[in-house]
Amino acid sequence: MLNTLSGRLSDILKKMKGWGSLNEKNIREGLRDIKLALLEADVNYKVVKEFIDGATTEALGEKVLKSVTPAQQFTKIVYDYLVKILGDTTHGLEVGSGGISHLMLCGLQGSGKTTTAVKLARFIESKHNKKPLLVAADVYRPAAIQQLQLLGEKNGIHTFTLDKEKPVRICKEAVKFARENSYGAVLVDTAGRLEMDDEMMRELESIKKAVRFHEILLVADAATGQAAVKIAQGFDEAIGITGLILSRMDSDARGGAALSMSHITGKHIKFIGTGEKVDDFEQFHPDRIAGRVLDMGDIVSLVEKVQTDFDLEEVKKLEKKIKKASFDLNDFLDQLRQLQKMGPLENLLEMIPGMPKKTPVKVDEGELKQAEAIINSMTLYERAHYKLINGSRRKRIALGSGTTVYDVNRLLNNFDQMKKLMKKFRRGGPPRGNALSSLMQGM
Ligand SMILES: Nc1nc2c(ncn2[C@@H]2O[C@H](COP(=O)(O)OP(=O)(O)OP(=O)(O)O)[C@@H](O)[C@H]2O)c(=O)[nH]1
Ligand SMILES: [Mg+2]
Repeated sequence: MLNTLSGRLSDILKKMKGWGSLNEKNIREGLRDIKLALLEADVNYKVVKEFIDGATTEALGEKVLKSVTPAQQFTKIVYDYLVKILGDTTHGLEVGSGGISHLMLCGLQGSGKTTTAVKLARFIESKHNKKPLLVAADVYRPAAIQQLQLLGEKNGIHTFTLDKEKPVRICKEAVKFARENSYGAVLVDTAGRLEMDDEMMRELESIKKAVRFHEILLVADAATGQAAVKIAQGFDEAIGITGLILSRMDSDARGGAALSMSHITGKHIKFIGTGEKVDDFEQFHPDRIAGRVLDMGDIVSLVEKVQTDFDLEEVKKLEKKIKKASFDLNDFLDQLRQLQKMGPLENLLEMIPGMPKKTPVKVDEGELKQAEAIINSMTLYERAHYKLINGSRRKRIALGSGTTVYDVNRLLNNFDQMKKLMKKFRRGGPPRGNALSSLMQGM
């Protein structure tokens, strides 16, 4: 996410740290580089100007120049301004108090409304504990209804449809259906157009009048940069939106939309889409995003992700095993399975401070699968006593898993290193989130 910008900004800050002392001249130089990086990422010039003007005044103040750690002070200023333009604080979803929550998603064609509707439905189900109902109100594009139905079905979410009816009627009936069938949230997926046109706005307006919505969320494609900001303004003027969802934040192109959006429109970014899969969806936390962009890492998000996706009981058991030094290849296999459940490793690694952004570490999911196959080919006894796996056993395991002895050796070596790492943790007391980080360092 925002890899190019992130790479540029963290390089600039690193360079400044290397200068040792900061003076007016090199602070101005650093800020000029930051300004260029922001403009190149397609951040709106007004936002850039405000950012740079504010940061310059503050950075040239006594606090930085006289500080014992000027580079850190400077980084903190840049971080604070970044958080500010991203919208300051996290703004949660408005779901009303009790009763059924009504939400509508709108946006241009292909911006990601349908995918986002399903992502958001899953979010509401797990975080707000409300049973979601998807509503297919795109009656224009052939196969639009089936697309929503199919995606919903895959995720165990029902889609409300009505044949040969107008969107307003569909929405009214869906709300009734939700009430009669104890749903907790109604999410309307609307039709998109190539451009903002009056007809689309009129239709959205009439849906808006027919249902009392808690949220009218605009889904905008982050990869379109400044265009996305204009679209958000247009929609807000025409129908009044309550918040923004930026899709395609995984694409690096012109990610500056995220940095201008909230500041220019005055609406908060509530979620971001980071991929095509339903799990590629996050609540938007300005402080965490700023931390990630400046490569200060996003430990909070990482720990949170690990907590939701890892079985907490399993983690506790694992910690006990680490303490007792009884962690064996069976446990390792369990950990691999959990990791696979958590989705693309690159997304996780990106949250770790210091991970190179320019040459992203590619963690081969195939390698995880291979490790699983190798361990599966071991006997239970071997898994518990890995040091006893000699040459002939290694050959048998390689054959059984369709790999080579070299692959088996590598896995056992990695595991051995991991055990050593765990020993260190035991002595020094494990850091938080240890299960994941130790595993990754061991891989
Ligand atoms: N990489 C990436 N792709 C996304 C994301 N969100 C949606 N997509 C993809 O974008 C394409 C269009 O998404 P849809 O959800 O169908 O968009 P839509 O706004 O409903 O499109 P229309 O109904 O035709 O207006 C699909 O191929 C999605 O898989 C995202 O966050 N990242
Ligand atoms: Mg759609």
